[in-house]
Amino acid sequence: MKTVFSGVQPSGNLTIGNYLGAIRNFVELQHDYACNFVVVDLHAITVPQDPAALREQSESVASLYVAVGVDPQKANIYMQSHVPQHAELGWLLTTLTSMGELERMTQFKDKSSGKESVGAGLFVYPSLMAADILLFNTDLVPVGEDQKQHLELARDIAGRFNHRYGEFFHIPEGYTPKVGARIMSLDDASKKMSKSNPNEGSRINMLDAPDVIRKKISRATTDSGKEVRYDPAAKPEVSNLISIYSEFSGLSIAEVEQRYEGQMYGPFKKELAEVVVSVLEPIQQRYHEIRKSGEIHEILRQGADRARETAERNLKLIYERMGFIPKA
Ligand code: AQP
Repeated sequence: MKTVFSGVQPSGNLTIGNYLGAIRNFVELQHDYACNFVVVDLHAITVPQDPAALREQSESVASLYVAVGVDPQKANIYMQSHVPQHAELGWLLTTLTSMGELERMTQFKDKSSGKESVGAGLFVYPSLMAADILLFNTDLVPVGEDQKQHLELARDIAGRFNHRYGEFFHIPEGYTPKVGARIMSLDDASKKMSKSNPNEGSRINMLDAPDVIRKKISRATTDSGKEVRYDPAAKPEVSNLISIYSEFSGLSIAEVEQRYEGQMYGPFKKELAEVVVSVLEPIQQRYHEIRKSGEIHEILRQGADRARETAERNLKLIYERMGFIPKA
């Protein structure tokens, strides 16, 4: 069976960008692949995190995986920090990564721009992400478009390792949905929707109450025109809302345009809010049940135990290839 790896950072409340670009796809993939769906807490600390908030967000992300329909019996759901081989391989692969490669990462440029002090972890984080993927000899990585450059680096590092130490790693492929791979901010369609954006109105969180979703969508930026028409260059904000509508309703972009032909933004936005609420409400209900039951801790323990077994086996082989003396 081929292997899938994907992770989400517990760096805030998950947005519908995280949902459409990544975790919604986990559910389909779990039937055909050996899946590891991880809460990548070691990545979250590449920017400062409040300890209590990190704990809460970590449990929240793991519970959301289950609430959207990931089956813990089929897929390994676990915390990255519970499988220390991630960090170990991260170090090994950092030594195979060049400064130039890391300097070219646009996410590093975005997240560090304008900051007086930037942690070294933020700079080397793509090597840790490569380790996450390669630790399981992953074949397929479901990611949104923003992560494609990091995945490309993981592929390069895998190729470099194979060239230097002999064929070992599979070269992982990305699995990016055609639409929904890049959901933009509600206040500025030139930026992706992001859970760490300080403007709460820029995003819809998966756990936002229905009235909050309605309010955020009604306030979403639109151009001064009237037509509900998909044209990302001329009408980026409206086009982003049409994409969200299409993704949540299952209608094609053309069908959404047709439905609102001759209508103004008001009715379109109102119905968009209802479409989003109708998908998120049952997920939220399941989420609250999972949190109340406390079952997530056992799910995380079992997921980490299974993942650690494979990780230990693979890491031992990697150390050997690199010339380390095996433990007696
Ligand atoms: N706006 C988006 N549209 C589509 N996919 C998205 N993803 C993130 N934002 C969008 C996908 O969600 C997965 C998890 O991402 P992550 O938590 O590892 O970090 P990120 O890509 O940096 O996401 P955020 O929400 O912007 O987090 P912060 O603000 O903490 O940096 C990935 O597969 C990503 O592609």
